[in-house]
Amino acid sequence: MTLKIKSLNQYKKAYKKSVKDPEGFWAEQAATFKWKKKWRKTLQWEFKSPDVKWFVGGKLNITENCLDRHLKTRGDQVALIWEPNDPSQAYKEYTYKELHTEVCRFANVLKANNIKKGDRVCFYMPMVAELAIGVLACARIGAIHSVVFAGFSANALADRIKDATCKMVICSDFNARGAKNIPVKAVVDDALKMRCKSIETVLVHRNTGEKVKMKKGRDKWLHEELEGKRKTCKAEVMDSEDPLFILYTSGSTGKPKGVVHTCGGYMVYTSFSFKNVFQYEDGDVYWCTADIGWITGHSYIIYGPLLSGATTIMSEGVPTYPDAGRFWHICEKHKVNQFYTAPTAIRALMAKGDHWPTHYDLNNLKVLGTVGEPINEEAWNWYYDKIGKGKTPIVDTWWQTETGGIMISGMGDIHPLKATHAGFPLPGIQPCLVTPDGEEIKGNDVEGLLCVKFPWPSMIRTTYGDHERCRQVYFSAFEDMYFTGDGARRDENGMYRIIGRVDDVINVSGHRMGTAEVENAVNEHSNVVESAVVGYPHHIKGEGIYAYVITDGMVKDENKFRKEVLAVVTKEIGPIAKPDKIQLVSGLPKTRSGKIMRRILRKIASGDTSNLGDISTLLNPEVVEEVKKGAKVLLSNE
Ligand code: 7RM
Repeated sequence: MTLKIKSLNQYKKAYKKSVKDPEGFWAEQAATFKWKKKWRKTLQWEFKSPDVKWFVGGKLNITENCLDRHLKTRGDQVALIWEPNDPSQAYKEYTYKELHTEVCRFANVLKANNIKKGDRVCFYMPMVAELAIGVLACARIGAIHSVVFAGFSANALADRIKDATCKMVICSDFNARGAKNIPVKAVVDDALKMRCKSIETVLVHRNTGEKVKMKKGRDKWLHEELEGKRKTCKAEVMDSEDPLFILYTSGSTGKPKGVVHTCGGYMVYTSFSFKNVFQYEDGDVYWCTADIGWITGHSYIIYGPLLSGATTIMSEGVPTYPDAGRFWHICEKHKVNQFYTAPTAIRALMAKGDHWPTHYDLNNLKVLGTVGEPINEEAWNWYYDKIGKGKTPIVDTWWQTETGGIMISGMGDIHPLKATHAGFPLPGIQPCLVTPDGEEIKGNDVEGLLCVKFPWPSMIRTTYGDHERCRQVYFSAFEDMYFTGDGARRDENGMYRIIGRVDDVINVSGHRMGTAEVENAVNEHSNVVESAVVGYPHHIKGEGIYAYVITDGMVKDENKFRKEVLAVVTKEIGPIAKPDKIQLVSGLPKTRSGKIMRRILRKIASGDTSNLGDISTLLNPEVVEEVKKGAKVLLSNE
């Protein structure tokens, strides 16, 4: 059994050991899994290139650890509960045995369609059970999955398919989400018109059953392909360091990059962190509300829970459909013990009134989790009081797509709780704060840039097809450290509080977005000459998107223009990237070398124009007054 920490003392001991002897610590954890061949070296690393390898020479298949390993001991236990968007529709359950069978059948479909070890398979699917099954089916045969959130546009999907040269796309016909019905297959068709030459097959899962166009020779129905497929499938032998999946994430520059995670380390760390952070016990029912299109869904709906033999829920719907009691209804219905969601959902539900949770029995909750963005004190308190009834610990879990698993967090009720503080690093994680010059800031009650100075098993290995970018973005800012892009405080007791991104990445409803990415999209409008996008405080989303736009002077109807910009952004990226505010300006404050002064723009967008610092050295200080005035008008009509 993987180490399960049950007290503060035990945590302290484990943490100490993990720093003194990281290899010994992780070798012990890894030994609790099923390996086809044992590793010969636990860790080999240097951060310069970077080159990090865990469990070197080890052979395994992660799905044998998620599924086969449990068949004897818990074959009839429910592994996965799928809860539909429409509460009047029946939910589905898969025992470990059933899930094993479904994964094998799906894997045999992949094989029959020419998918081999190392091939990339793209998923563009709503939250249906077939998504989880398909992802595991890839892992079964060593294909690399690349899940693209189904809210992204055809353009964004095409970019990701091309970057990873995927051989197959797996999608659904339509996606019922809330009161909407989204034509998923049609988006895939549009994407594939954009020179996605690597795609040989499109597998379509029949979801809503509405009619879709099927291209002969390319498009196939999943249910037809599954007919007569064998219920077993040999698990491919994978090296510890073979890629398991690619997941695209936004950075401060350029297009989203494909973060690559590998089999061995990711397996060990997601399971270890899941068990400890959520204090999962046999028989518990765990629910994470994330979408599998994001890392949280990968690590803490699929892999972490299944590796740990847990019962994991995946839900298709949204928090407010059919009403704001939906989450709590599901918690009551399935007697949820651990519940994991995002601050933006908490704020949205909080805004609907305190009575919603009171209609449901939430007494089974043992741990509440939050992830994705800093949680404000008001939302934390509401979560603690109204959902946890003042007695359920909250784990505020800080981590990233790149870290693969939770890095800084409480573990059930083991640590003291402090609103807005993620808390302490998990065993094996060595965070530190540094100055902009790369000087480590020691001691407590300090603030700085958050880095990690020692490798951990589930860390990013490379960015797909561009290793140099990985080095440059994460390992070049500070010597021998992984730079997170976040700023943080360490309080007088050593607890970490994440302040937020210090780069040009914004966090909108827990979705990571590069300001440059949004700017590029805005600039696609024919009347836009230049734009600058910043985040600004938003009461529900955490951060909203504020776009300053210089036009060519030909815009007659500003409101029509704004609508067109939103349409362009929706087409380029997806609706989640739509600016909340668009301000037309005649110029943008720039330095003499022509760099946009985002600091000033951020401040203005936040409604704070009190102290903009010295603007006299700007190339165009006169523009600041105009920008301030326009922002005041725009922000006053909230
Ligand atoms: C898991 C995930 C990563 C960024 C990260 C932070 C922010 C995530 C927290 C948080 C404060 C938290 N991956 N972030 N968790 N900020 N407290 N508990 O969200 O790659 O999509 O985003 O999200 O800025 O760098 S992610």
